[in-house]
Amino acid sequence: MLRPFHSAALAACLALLTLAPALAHDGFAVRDAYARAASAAAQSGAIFMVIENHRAIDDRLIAVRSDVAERVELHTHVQDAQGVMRMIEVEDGFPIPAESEHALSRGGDHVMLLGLTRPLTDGEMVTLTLVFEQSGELTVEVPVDNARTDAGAHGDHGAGHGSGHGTGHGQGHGQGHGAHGAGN
Ligand SMILES: [Cu+2]
Repeated sequence: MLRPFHSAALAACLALLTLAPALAHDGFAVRDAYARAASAAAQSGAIFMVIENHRAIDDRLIAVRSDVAERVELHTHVQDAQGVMRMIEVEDGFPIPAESEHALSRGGDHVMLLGLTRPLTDGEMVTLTLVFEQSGELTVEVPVDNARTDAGAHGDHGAGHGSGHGTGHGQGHGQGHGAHGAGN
């Protein structure tokens, strides 16, 4: 999961989501993505987004890579026997059934950044490569927004969703693997 990797950054960001077909790859699209840390001095951070699977097959997010942290893990929250919410790594990743979506959100599933290599400063972009079990890789740029809450994401929902559907379908069914990197 932690192999060295040089990602090809897509020139896309959340602000451009509504007109960024490059975000769709192999039938996957990402919307409402943002990264945050608990404080400027934090050694770890988290990333949230909604991942859309426009393919006709079930898939699974099995890993995420980024140079912004020494380790990137897929986490979720579970309640322990004492009723305390704890984060645990999800080794098998997050299933994303055909023609559906999976939300990574506060208090639930998330991408965990452990050992930040630089502070998460508002407005900066973090490059992530999402690795899907069936569909290959998708590189996205995620804005840092430490003040954002999931509730605040609703404003973008309509536009982002509409765009994601259109581009996701067009690319997903026509192209197989190997298309990633073409968006440089
Ligand atoms: Cu976590």
